[in-house]
Amino acid sequence: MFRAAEDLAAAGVGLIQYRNKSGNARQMLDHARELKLRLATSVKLIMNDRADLVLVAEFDGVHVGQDDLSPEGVRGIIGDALWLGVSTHNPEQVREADQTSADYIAVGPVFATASKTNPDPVIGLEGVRRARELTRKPLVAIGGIKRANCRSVIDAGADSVAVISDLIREPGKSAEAFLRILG
Ligand code: 3NM
Repeated sequence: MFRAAEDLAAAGVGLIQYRNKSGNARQMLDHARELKLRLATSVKLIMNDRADLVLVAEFDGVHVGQDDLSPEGVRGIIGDALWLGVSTHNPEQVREADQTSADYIAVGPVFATASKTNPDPVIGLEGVRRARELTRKPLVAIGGIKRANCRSVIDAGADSVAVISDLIREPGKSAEAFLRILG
């Protein structure tokens, strides 16, 4: 994981989220501190779910889903300076997130994904277009996004893409390709 993160940062990825759905808090903090030590300051580090760990690991922001602490609950913990991201899966959730102090809104899954347990229904490019109509906040698209389809997601109105599986095998090489395609 550390080597992959270093390769992603070296390739020019702007933001890396640490996401660990099975580890305990102690392990997550150990990983987060190691990531912080290894990665250049040029890459923003986002902690998934855990507003407590973002502070102690000195990450740049926290990302929450619909079943985590509310955006305003998180904001009360992290203050105004850190970034807050919120996951949404339908127009109603986008509308709601737009009313919060979230710094960016994630929408998905755009395409079918095998990286998430119990994913919400696929929203397709139409879901990205609809979300774009509902918010002026930065929109991050996620779910099944590959080098081969990422351009279409940006063309549908997303500001950026979040990717797991199409980066895993060769992180540096894949990230460079994504950035070239989206450049
Ligand atoms: N969240 P991949 S989809 C973590 O819809 C995550 O909110 C999603 O992985 C959402 O790029 C997803 O391998 C998995 O499809 C993204």
